Amino acid sequence: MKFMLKDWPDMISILQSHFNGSPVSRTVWLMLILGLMGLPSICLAWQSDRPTHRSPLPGDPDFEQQIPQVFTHVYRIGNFYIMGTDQRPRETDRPDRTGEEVVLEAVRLFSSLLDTDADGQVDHPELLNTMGENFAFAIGADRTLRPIEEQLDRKTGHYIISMKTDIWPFFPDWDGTGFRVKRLDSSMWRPRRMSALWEECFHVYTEAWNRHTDDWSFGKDGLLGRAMAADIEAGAYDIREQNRIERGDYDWNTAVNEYVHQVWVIQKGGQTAALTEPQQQVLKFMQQTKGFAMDMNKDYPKPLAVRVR
Ligand SMILES: [Ca+2]
Repeated sequence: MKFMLKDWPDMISILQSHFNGSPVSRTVWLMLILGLMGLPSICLAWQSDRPTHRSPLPGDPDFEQQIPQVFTHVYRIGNFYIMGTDQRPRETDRPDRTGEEVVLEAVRLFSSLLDTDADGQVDHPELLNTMGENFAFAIGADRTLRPIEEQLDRKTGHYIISMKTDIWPFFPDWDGTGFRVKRLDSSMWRPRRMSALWEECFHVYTEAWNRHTDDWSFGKDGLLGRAMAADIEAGAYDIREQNRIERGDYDWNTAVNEYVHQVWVIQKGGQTAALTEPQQQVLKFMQQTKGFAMDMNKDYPKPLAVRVR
């Protein structure tokens, strides 16, 4: 015998007549039946894989309409969009890693940056709004993303920051620890086997702070820029090598942003003794920025994001 949802009232009257019309209310019967069917646990298991709760923060329907079909996995946190293709990551730990896995980890990393106390609420909706108005995040192969980045920027005014999964490392188990560093003396330095996804998510986040408050300047006059300049002046830090490799295109603001990220990674890895005096100032600046995330969590558990596609 197959019962549909609409048949439940009938089931209740059948059961009530079976028990000689006992005064138990329909609600109690319904609860009993649902409990017996184990529906609550089925529902929970169903939604545990993907963040599907509705976010109270509004999206950006105009931007959403412009997202190309090549992005098969799209999520949003408020008006900030995370878009990924089905392309498998190539520099990774296992051949069966999927594009969707990269997207879901990006969603968790961004969520942990935006909800530092993990209470399921965005800490600074205004910061998120700035992030969503100015940026979007794309995941996929370099050759696929390149034309789309420019096209979306032109059409929507959103600068696209990307995770290039065919050329950059994706190590989903990376948790920001387990490395040693003697000194931070080059823009080229990264911990070995670091996942590039962390860095790209972090860059979007600091770029949002950069537009959110004047203190977060990457220019030569800001605290962060002056710290990097002092290190370079003292011969303690080098950006020339990277500038040579990028044929002179390694601009100052990008360099400062990467320098800030390196300092952040070193504190995350518990290696702050390796930092120079100017780098310590950068660390202190981040720690003193009220609400700034000094941690990221690849296992962030709350449904902060909404699945769009
Ligand atoms: Ca929060």
